[in-house]
Amino acid sequence: MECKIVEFTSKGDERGQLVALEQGREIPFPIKRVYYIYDTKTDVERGFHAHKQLEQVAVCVKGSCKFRLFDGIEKMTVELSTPEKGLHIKGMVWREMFDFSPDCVLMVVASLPYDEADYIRDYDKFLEMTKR
Ligand code: T46
Repeated sequence: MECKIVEFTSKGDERGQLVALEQGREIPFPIKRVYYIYDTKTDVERGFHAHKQLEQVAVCVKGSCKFRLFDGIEKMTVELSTPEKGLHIKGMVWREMFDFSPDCVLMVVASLPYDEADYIRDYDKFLEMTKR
């Protein structure tokens, strides 16, 4: 699966912590969009789609949440619980996000502007498209 955890360097000093994300360094694609998900209600699950072209790095800048990932072959569950790690999601991967802590702020850096046509929201269609 073309998804992996990436570690960031925190520039900590006596004042606290700072993480910088730069295109070409921590973010391996041209940055076209940033969005964040917060105030997620208890027991809510989100996602339930794949993307045709989009590449993303997701970072839990506060709190925690989990991702279920499936590329048509391999399944993986990942917990994000620190601003010092991100999840790089690449390729056609079905994603579901769950177990959001009440304080969770999930920031996502994306390679393309928002485009509903890039989404595959139908699971059967996703299975069909990933069949090899
Ligand atoms: C993803 C996971 C991790 C916009 O108008 N612009 C945007 O950039 C985004 C991301 C969403 N929207 C609209 C579309 C929907 O009306 O915001 C609403 C909620 O989006 P959605 O239901 O797709 O949210 P999630 O949490 O299910 O999925 C999001 C991203 O859409 C998706 O690309 O990989 O987070």
